Formats: sequence, structure tokens, C-alpha cells
Amino acid sequence: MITISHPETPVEFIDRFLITAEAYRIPASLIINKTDLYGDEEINRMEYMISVYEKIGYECFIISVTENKGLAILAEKMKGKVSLLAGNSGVGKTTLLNTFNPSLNLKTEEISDYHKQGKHITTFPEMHHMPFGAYIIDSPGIRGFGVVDMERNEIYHFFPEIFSTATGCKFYNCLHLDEPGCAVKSAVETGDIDPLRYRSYLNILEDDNRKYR
Ligand SMILES: Nc1nc2c(ncn2[C@@H]2O[C@H](COP(=O)(O)OP(=O)(O)OP(=O)(O)O)[C@@H](O)[C@H]2O)c(=O)[nH]1
Ligand SMILES: [Mg+2]
Ligand SMILES: [Zn+2]
Repeated sequence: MITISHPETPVEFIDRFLITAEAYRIPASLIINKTDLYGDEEINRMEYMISVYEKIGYECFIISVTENKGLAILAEKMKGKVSLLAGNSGVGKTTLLNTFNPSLNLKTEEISDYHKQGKHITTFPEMHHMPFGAYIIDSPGIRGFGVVDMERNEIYHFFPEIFSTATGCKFYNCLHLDEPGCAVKSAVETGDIDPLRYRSYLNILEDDNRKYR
């Protein structure tokens, strides 16, 4: 679950989460919450995010828990499955579960006025049953995470659009940095691969560098 504002979810969180899901072959979707709070600027940003992520195959759900918008479609998607709800603190994960199943009465809390961040209210993951026939695991707000158990040269395998483009690179061991004949760099230049995603890829590689230095 992400929010464009109140609080803003960092793109880094989204991509790190998605590559972890790819690595474990867990299907992932984006739920964009708090749309009731968005003005024109946030709506534009949301549309942009949807275009980036839908293009590479991640379904996006647009919801407002407090205004009960988009919840029926989301429930339909989760029906008959076990889902993990992840996201930074304050995006409304627990509020969604309370809305789906009011008897849960789980603890939630307003985000801080000053920092516009959540207060890490949920402290451990817990699975709950939903009346429409689904299990959903609520989880504590992500504080930021590294990428475990991934070799430097396999990180791009978990960016589906980079992975499929990389078959066109000149060198089999291309890391898509500055190598000659890199199909990924060309695709970023033509806009076929979104710069936002490419930047996430570089950031994760860079982190990795620091770890092993
Ligand atoms: N305006 C608005 N506020 C919402 C919406 N959904 C949740 N909130 C509010 O956002 C605040 C944080 O909600 P929580 O459900 O506690 O957030 P969380 O993601 O569980 O946070 P952590 O447990 O800290 O990870 C609460 O004050 C909610 O009432 C929404 O759709 N619109
Ligand atoms: Mg919570
Ligand atoms: Zn390349």
C-alpha cells in the first residue's frame, strides 16, 4: 500500500519491495490509498505512477478507505487468497482491515502533523480473517530495507522490464551502467524503461557497493 502524500511513500520502498516479491515469485499489486486527500498535483503524480507500474505488469488499485472508494474491487481481488499488506507507516493498512472487518477493532493512529509520517503503530505482523472470505496479514510500517541474498549481477533479474530488455545487451555480463552496446541504457534514453525505475536500480546497486567495500 502506498500514498502519494500524508505520508509520501518513497519510490525506493516500492521498488525494493517489488524486487523482493519478484525474487520469491510472489505476485504483487499496488494499492494507492488516501485519494480523498489529493489535489491536482497529487492526482498527476498518481497517474504517472500508475502508468509506470501498470506498463510493467503490476495491477494498481485506487482507493480511499475513509470514503469507501475502490474497496469492493480490492476485496474481490483478495477473496480466496492470503495477502500480505505492506507499506510505510501511516498509509492506512490497519484502517483498511478495520473497515473490511469492523469487529477487529485494531489500533490505528493519525500521522504526525509535523513530520507527516506515521508513528509505527502496528508492531508485529498478524493474520486476520475477512468476512468476504480472505486472509490478510497486517504488518508494521517498513522503515527501509536492504536487498538480501542477491548478487550484484542478478539484481536486474527482478526488474521485469530491465530483465527482458537485457537480452539485447552486447555483453552477457552487462550491469547496465556504462557498458558499450547496453540495450537497457538505450531503452532508458528512448523512454521505454522509465527513468524512475532505472534510478531505483542504480540506487540498489550502489547500496550493494557500499556493503561490500
Ligand atoms: N484521509 C484519509 N485518511 C486515512 C485513510 N486511510 C487511513 N487513514 C488515516 O491514516 C492514519 C494512519 O492509518 P493506520 O491504519 O494506522 O496506518 P498503518 O499503515 O497501519 O500504519 P503503521 O501501523 O504505523 O504501519 C489514520 O489516522 C487513518 O485514519 C484514507 O483513505 N483517507
Ligand atoms: Mg498499522
Ligand atoms: Zn546492459
